[in-house]
Amino acid sequence: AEDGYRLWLRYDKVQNSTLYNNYRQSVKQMQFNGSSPTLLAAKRELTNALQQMLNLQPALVNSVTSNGTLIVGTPKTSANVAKFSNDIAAAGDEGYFIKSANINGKSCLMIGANTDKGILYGVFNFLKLLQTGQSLQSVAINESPKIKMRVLNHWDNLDRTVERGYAGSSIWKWHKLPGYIDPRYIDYARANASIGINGAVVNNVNASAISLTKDYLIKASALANVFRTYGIKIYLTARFSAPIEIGGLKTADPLDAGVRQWWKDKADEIYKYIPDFGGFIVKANSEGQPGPQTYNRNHVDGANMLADALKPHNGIVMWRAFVYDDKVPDDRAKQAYNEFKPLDGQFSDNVIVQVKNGAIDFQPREPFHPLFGAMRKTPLMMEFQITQEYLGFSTHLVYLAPMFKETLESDTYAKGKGSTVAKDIEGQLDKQTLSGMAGVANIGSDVNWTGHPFAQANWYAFGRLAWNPAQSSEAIADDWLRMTFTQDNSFIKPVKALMLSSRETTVDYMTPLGLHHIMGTGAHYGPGPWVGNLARPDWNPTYYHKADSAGVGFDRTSTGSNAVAQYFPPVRDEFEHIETTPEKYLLWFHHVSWKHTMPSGKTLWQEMVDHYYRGVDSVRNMQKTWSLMQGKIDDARYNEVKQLLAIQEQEAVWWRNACVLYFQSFSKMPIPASYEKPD
Ligand code: GCW
Repeated sequence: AEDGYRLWLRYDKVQNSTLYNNYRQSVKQMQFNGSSPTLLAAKRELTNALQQMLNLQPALVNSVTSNGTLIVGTPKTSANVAKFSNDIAAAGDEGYFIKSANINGKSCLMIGANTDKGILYGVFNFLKLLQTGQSLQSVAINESPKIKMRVLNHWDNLDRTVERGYAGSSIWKWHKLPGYIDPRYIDYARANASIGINGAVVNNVNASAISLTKDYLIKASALANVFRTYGIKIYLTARFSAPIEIGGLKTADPLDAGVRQWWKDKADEIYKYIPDFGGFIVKANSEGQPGPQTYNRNHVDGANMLADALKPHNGIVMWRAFVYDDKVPDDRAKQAYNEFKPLDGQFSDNVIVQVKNGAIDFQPREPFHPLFGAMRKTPLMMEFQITQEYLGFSTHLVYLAPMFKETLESDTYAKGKGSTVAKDIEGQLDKQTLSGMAGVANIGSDVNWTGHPFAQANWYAFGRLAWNPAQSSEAIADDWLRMTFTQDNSFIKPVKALMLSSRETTVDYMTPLGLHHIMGTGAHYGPGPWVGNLARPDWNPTYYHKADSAGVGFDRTSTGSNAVAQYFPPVRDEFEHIETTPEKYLLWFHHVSWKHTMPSGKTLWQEMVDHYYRGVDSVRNMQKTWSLMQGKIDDARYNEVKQLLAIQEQEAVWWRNACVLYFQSFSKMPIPASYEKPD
């Protein structure tokens, strides 16, 4: 199990002897000046890794005297780097370049950046070249992030429980802070820096106001001190009612002068402890959380009040758009758009609105949220969920990059063809100055951090996509597998294929054809399409699938809730009609007859049954593939994944049987006799 702790930063000895020798020739000496904590951390990472991978301790030199000198620096720390002015300019605040170059007639390698943080990122990516077996001959890499705020959201409570966390308790040991710095904090920061994550909200969006009290700010500042070295800013959830709960005020009305002053003072206090504090995230008027609407104010009133308090310190407010209310008698999928769209243009310039990828809630598949592309005067931040709340917790192997990419590549048509969600959150659609991507973390204190060894890939992929949404799921999986397991292609190839199809497999056995929110209520684990015993209709699975004797699915077209009208016309028109709706979203937008003929020629019923059966078959194929991997990696992780896949197989069968038999009670149509019997 210990094998999982090192994540993708294993730095195992390079096995290929040609590469091993070439690499050693390329880094015989090192010119690496500078003494900031960040540069020292980068240097430490580099020297440790070279020692482990190449059994090498390059001599530190001040001038380039031989071939094979690795030069690392910023224009401030290295005259050699300063000469590469174009590369430096292209690097911006966080980017870097890695190049082979001729310096003083010697062939050298350069890692250059404008900033210390750029160097840190450059070093991690230089090491990635070695970890993934790339050639260092004529390397020429220029990288800079497409998105500015690349943030993990920890739904961690102060008592160390983690909401929707499946990898053990919270890694933040609040009771031992600020005195005890768990080495895990440093490894956490290293892992994040290695993939470009530059922010962390350390407490749950369902927040306790206690996290804003002096004692906890001092604890948080100890974490911030660890993070800072690795280029990570700390953020906190601001509970909207904190002025009442910890401030002793009678109200939290955002237009009340006393309340406004309280937040200003609180912000000033926070920055005394944490000078580079990132800012607040807020979940307001959602699922019972307090917010401005409690006082008949709106999201702008609330967000701008906090923005004013943070503004003198350059802090940011991330205001969540995940709102819905069972008192609003409309389709839940419409509520965020209805509440936020009219407010477009009114938010302060240090507010960014954080929108989940889809309009319901992190389902195995959702069409993109209609707010993307629609808020043209407001920067929007993507919220993905890395923890697998609706995708089998840390028990099922589901590689999420294809799911993230599906949203990022969706075309909103906000400014005509090519107005993708990725462009919107990169701030490219309307030249926004703020941009961001948040991922709800899947990290806990399990030895391997994420519970399932393959769930590490989702943390990794989130960081890579936040840096650059254009990277392919395949390339990311390839890098991750090589760094995490082995360079052996007889492992990489089949396991990569298994990863890439795993999300579709999960959709097949959980929610095919646009079905959604049919999981067990409350825990959100396992199937539960039947009527739940719930107070709120908008939590009830039957609200979402609407199965009856005629058919199944949620009519969100103009004859139904008309949620389709929230999309731009080409998208709206596509979703309005059964014929043009992509099959994968069919039942999201339409109530469809069980007997409807699908493009395949099968009835909807038959198609649905096939998806559920295919999902189970695919898990069995994953098991077969995995069993061939024995001996190619360490036994511990091999056996762990094998056992987890066996659970996944049982649970895929559970999902299939429950859903097929439940829906059959409406369709009254047969399951082909040749199929394995559901029981
Ligand atoms: O996905 C749902 C979860 C809640 C969560 C909420 C949110 C933090 O079931 O546990 O609360 O979303 O995103 O606010």
